Amino acid sequence: MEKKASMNSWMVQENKNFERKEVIQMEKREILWSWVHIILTVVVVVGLNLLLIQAPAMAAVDCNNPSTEADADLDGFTDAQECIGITLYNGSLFLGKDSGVNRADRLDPDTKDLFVILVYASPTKIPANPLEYVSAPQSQGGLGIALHVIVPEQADTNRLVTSTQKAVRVTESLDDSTTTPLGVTSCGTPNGLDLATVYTQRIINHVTSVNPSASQTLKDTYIKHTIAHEVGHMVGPLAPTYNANYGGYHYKTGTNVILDQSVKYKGTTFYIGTTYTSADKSGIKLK
Ligand SMILES: [Ca+2]
Ligand SMILES: [Ca+2]
Ligand SMILES: [Zn+2]
Repeated sequence: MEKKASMNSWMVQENKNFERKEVIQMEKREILWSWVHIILTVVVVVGLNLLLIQAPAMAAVDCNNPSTEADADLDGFTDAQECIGITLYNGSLFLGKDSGVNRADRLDPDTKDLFVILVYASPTKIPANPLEYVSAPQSQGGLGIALHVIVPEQADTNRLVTSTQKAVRVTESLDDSTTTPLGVTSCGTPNGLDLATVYTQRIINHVTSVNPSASQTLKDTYIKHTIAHEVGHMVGPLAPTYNANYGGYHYKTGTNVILDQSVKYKGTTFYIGTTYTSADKSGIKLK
């Protein structure tokens, strides 16, 4: 009995050792599989990135035979419209890729275009190059959309520039009978109910109240930030994620991007975001 007990004890011990070895082998297998998984993941991610990087070149529209239905860059203008050009509401022609003029002055079937109606107040407080932060290349923090500023008469009263695609409109207001808001719009795509207003005089008053010796450049930056903020709400909407804690389609104040809920200031220093996030760049929706 005693021996048997001892034998049993040995067998148990041996089984335990076996189990332990088995565990070690499982761990080895798991480590091996983890490595295989990591390597496969890297291969897939690199492959996808290469595909994405090459996608625009591969998808380039042939303007010798453009489709009157397809909209390769999803900006609301067909490939044919973007190759040939479109006639705006007042009869003026807006050129297409066929014209060969500078990209800024024409449509292009391979990259996004957006018409913007800027309604200036008199006297306007909007600085030069008001849409700079929106049209900047994505590598520089912009949305990389080719923006075409038109006058109200070049669209119909519903902002249509073709039978299906609308311009966005940003109206300047000098109203400073109250201090807020500094800008408003409804959120959506250009084809939604999106009439943005930017209260330039309120912005200037706000900046001056925080810092009486604020530079003109700072005021201009704040105005351009606000225009870019409201336009962002109309091309997605951006920010793409609704967050009630931050007043809707916004990032937390102090993130220092264009779509922060508000511009942060501390003492007399302003922190004005002039870039969009990568989530914004991939959330662009024009129709
Ligand atoms: Ca298009
Ligand atoms: Ca386009
Ligand atoms: Zn907002």
